[in-house]
Amino acid sequence: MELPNGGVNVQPLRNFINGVFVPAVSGSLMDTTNPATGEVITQLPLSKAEDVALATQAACNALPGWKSTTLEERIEWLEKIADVLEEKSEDIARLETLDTGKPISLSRRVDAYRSVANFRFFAEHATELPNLQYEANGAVNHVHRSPVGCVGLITPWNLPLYLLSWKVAPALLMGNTIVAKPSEMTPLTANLLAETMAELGLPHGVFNLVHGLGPDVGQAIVEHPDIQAISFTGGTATGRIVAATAAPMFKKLSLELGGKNATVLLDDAPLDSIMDDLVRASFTNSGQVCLAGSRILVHNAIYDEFEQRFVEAVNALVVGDPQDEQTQMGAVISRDHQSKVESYITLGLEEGGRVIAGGTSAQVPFPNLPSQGAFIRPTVIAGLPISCRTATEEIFGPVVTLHRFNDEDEAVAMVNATDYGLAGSVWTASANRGHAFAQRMDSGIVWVNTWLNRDLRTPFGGVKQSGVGREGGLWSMNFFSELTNVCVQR
Ligand code: TXE
Repeated sequence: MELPNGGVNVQPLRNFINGVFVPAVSGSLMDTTNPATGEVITQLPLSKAEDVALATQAACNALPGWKSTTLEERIEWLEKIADVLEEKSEDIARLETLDTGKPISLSRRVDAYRSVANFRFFAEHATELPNLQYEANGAVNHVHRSPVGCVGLITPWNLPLYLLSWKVAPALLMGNTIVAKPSEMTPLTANLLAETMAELGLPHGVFNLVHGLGPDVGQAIVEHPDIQAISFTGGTATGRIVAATAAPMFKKLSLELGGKNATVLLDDAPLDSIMDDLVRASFTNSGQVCLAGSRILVHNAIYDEFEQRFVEAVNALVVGDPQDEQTQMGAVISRDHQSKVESYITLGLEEGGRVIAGGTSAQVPFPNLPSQGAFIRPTVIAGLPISCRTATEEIFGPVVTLHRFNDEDEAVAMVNATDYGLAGSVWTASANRGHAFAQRMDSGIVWVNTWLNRDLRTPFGGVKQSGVGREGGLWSMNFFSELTNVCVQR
C-alpha cells in the first residue's frame, strides 16, 4: 500500500518521560496534519498538567545524578547525540518537510544540518567557558558554575528540531535536566530526538518530552514550581503570557520572540549581485523565519530598478510540492495560518498598497497542487506607508512590503518605527558604510551584505518586543547555569 505523507509511515506519538514512551494520562490524542496536502500524518498525546507533573518529577529525580557528571562526560553525550542525528539526517529532513510543508531541499540544508551542528557546536565550545578568579583586598574570589536545575524548553513550529536542539544542547551540557514541549503542529522531529536519547541510553529523566497544546502543556511547564528556568521561542503574544507567569516566580527567562525585520538598500547597493540574497532573505521557509526581512527599504535613486528586478526574481521562485527536489517554496504551516497571511495581503490593499507579485491564492490558483494544501505565492506589496499595520505587524508568511527613502536618516527612522527589534540587513558597496548604518538600527542582529550568515558563538536575540536575553555560545551556557562567588581571605 502506498503510504500517504510522502511515504513516511508515522506511528502515533507518545510522551517521553523518565526514559520511556508513554501516552498522556488521559489517553487523549490529537491529529497532526501535513500542511501541503491536508492529510492526517499521525496522532500525538493531548497532554495536560498531570503529564507535565510526571515529567518534572522525572527530571527532578534525575538531576542529582546528571549534575554530578563531569563536563567532559556531558561533552561526550552531546557528541554521541550529534553522531546519531547525523546518521538520521535524511529522516529528520523528510519528517520536517512532512510536518511543516517546507521544501525537502531546505529541510536538508537548514533544519537537519543545523540540528546536528547545534550539538556539535556546544560540545566543541564547552571548554571555552572561562574559569573566573579575581584577587583583591587580600582575598581570592572563585566564581563557581553550577546547573540551574530542571529547565523548561518551549519551541515553535517554523524550525522545529533546529530550535529545540539549540536549547537542548547547552541545557544538557551545563548539567540541567529538561522538560521540553515542541509545537503541537510539528511534533515529529522532537519525537525523533527522544528516540535518539532512548537509543543512546541517556540516563532516565534527563530529557523529557511532553506533547500537547500551549495553554495546557506549555503553561503547566512555565508555572511548575520545580522548573527553575524557561527558554521560550515563539510569538510575542505568547511570550507575554510566559513572562507574566514566570516573572512572579523569579524564574530565569529567555524569550526569543517575533520580528518585523528591515532589509535596507543604500543608494550604492550592488543590484547585479544581491538579488538572490534578497529573495532568500524575504521568502526562505515561506517567510516563516523570525529573521526574515519582511520590509524592504530602498533608496529612491535605485528604487525603480530594484522593484523591476525583485518582482522578476520573486516570480521565478518555484512554488510547489515540498517533496519535489526542485521546489524552492512549499506550503505555509496550516490553512489557518494561510488565512491569517492572506488577511494581511487584503489589508495591504485596503491600506493603499499595490500587489506587484503574488497575491492571495484565490487570485493566483495553483492548478497542479493539492487544493487543500496551504499554499501562498510569494507576495510583494508596494506603495504602503511605513507606519501602516501591514508594514508594522508581524505577518510571518511569504509577504514583503517595499518602501522608498531619500537619505540615511530617513531610513534609520523607518527601520526603527516598529515595536520589534530582532534582526535586519543592510546592502551597500561599502562595508564600512553598512557597518555604521547597522549600528543605528534597534536590532539584536544586523547583517551587512549578507543574510543568515550564522556564527553560533555570537549572541542571538532581540530588543523591544522581539524578546529578552540572548542565546548562542557563552550566552546560552551562562543562561543554563548559575554562578556562585566564593571569596577566600588569604
Ligand atoms: O508561536 P507560538 P508559533 C516566532 C515567530 C512567530 C511565532 C510562530 O515570530 O510569531 O514564533 O511560532 C507554546 N504558555 N518565532 O506560532 O504560538 C506553543 O504550543 C506556554 C520567533 O509556534 O507562540 C508552542 O510550542 N507555551 C523566534 C510555542 O509556545 C505556550 C524564531 C510557540 O507557540 C502557550 C521562530 C502558553 N500560554 C519563531 N501558548 C525567534 N525570535 O528566534 C502556546 N505555547
